[in-house]
Amino acid sequence: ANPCKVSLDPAVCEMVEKARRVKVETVWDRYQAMLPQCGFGETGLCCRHCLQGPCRIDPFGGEPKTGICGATADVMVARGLDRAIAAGSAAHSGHARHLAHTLKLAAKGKARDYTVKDKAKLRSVAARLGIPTEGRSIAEIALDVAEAALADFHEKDTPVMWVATTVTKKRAKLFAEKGLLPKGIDYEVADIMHRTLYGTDADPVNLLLGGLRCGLADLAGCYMGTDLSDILFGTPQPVVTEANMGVLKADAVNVAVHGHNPVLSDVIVAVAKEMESEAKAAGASGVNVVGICCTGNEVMMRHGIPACTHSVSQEMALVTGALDAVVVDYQCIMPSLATVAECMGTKLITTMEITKIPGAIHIDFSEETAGENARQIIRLAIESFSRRRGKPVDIPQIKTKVVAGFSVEAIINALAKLNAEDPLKPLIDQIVAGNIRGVCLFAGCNNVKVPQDKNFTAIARRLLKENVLVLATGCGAGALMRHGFMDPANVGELCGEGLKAVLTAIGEANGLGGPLPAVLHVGSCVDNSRAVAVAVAVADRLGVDTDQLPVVASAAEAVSEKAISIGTYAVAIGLPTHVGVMLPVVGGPLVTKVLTEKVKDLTGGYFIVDPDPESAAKKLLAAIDERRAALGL
Ligand code: BF8
Ligand code: SF4
Repeated sequence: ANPCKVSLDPAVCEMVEKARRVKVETVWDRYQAMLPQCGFGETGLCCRHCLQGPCRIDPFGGEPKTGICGATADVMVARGLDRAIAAGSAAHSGHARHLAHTLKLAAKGKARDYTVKDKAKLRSVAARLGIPTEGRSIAEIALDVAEAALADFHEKDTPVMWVATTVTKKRAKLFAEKGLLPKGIDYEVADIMHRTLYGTDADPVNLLLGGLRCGLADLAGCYMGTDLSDILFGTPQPVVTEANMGVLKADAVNVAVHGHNPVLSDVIVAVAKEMESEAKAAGASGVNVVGICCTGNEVMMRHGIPACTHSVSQEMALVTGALDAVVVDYQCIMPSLATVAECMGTKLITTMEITKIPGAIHIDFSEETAGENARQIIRLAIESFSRRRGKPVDIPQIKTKVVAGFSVEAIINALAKLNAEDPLKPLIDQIVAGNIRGVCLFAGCNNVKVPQDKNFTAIARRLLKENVLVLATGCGAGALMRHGFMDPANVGELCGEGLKAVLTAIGEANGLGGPLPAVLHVGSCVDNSRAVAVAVAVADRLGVDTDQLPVVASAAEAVSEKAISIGTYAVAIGLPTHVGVMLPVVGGPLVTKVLTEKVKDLTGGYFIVDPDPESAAKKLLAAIDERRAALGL
């Protein structure tokens, strides 16, 4: 390995070296140039919500103590946090709305590249929503589910169904009583924009309650995203694949799919297979599709497509010089990719109306013409390969084995091999027996402020040794997979005895001849909903609520506003939720206290903000033990 300061991933370090050599500017260079970052912004004490600003409040308690309009520090940080939650919610639900439109077109037979792949999932989602399924065609049910999804965006007679029907009954009741049940997803996002407008909500606690409700609208967006993706593209089942830049092949047409929505990437994967012969005619060994970020997770979970890299190191995938095309949809795509792509001879291809990048080629992707669009994209990649052919590339020879694909359905199937009647019982028995001390969900991004993967790997190592069952999504899953946490061969080294025995028993009962991986990959960031579904199923089976379970979450290297909205719904369903980077709220003492303590009285969950992985792990373990004790375990 080749240690460097910016990342724990040796492949990334190798490419950072190369970037320096070939004078490609990286995210870490720009971060250095940005230092020192503004202390007002860091603490959340900067406001630009009206044209009298910008206003700044002294973080040390000196003057000025309010903005020009009189907004206090707590109001300022609460408004800022609310807007971040609204942005995250808008993004996840925008992704879900896109899928709802796709499902609707598919149901009407207007998008021939899409069908209902998982009819059982369609029926179970319909049943959950109270949509009749008996004696009805798949197209009819699909249309109703798509309409129900679209209806959840606006205010109507019922609350947001993707919250009301996805949390425990007790929690749905609590949310209703406390005014936390979202009325409509878009309604809540708009409500945040309204109440954070100049001269509107000036009560920090009231602002935070609005934020909590909008965070629950984000749960709806995520859950809907997962449901509709599974219906359209299939519910993930365990797959064996690989991760890290070593999955690139010098002699193949290398195409990276980057962004989030399988509406694009799933079709690219299918078309790439059909176009193998075209690639071979151009002198390539084939088309090698690899993933970056969450769309990478989507196609890994469903098709075993290998992951190239994640989040903060996305530029490094291009620095290899081996990528012929990077195809992006939306979210988490660094604008800098255009510059790196130009330097490295990679074609950057944008596809969505809301995500255009100067310097990229734009192909207007639409569901009606998806297959044709995808063929055009692969053809561009083949052209790009022809130009690259025979030239040297620098592919770090580093990759890890990954077993992924742990949807809730897959987890239940695996457990059913131990107890077909009552699949959750073996899991609960092991939690009671202490072989599983608790469960931790790792989610969110890699932040340039943290040496890449450092927090994720340090906390996961510690928790696994303490027999905590670990689930992971998004770039958190990416971090853990690139360090071997999803290779079953490493269970012995990583896990405590109790956990090792459980993973082995489940693995062997499923004919794997060994354990499940130490970390279960449950999917992309919208798939944090799958972790919620597991928690809700276990709580229902035990007759308790989700805030009583020994379940915690950690966004150890969070970046995106989406990570903030996810953290918010994790707290809303009652989870102690760790964030490993500073949140821009610390300038507001009341807000900080509410988020890290007081909210517990309302939802049972709370934020733990701690940049130190060792002490964060201790706090997460303490939270797990507190809950075990309360359950009498
Ligand atoms: O939605 S973990 S960097 S890719 S925001 Fe983005 Fe963060 Fe990755 Fe996925 Ni999620
Ligand atoms: Fe300043 Fe108030 Fe305007 Fe914000 S809303 S910029 S604090 S005057």
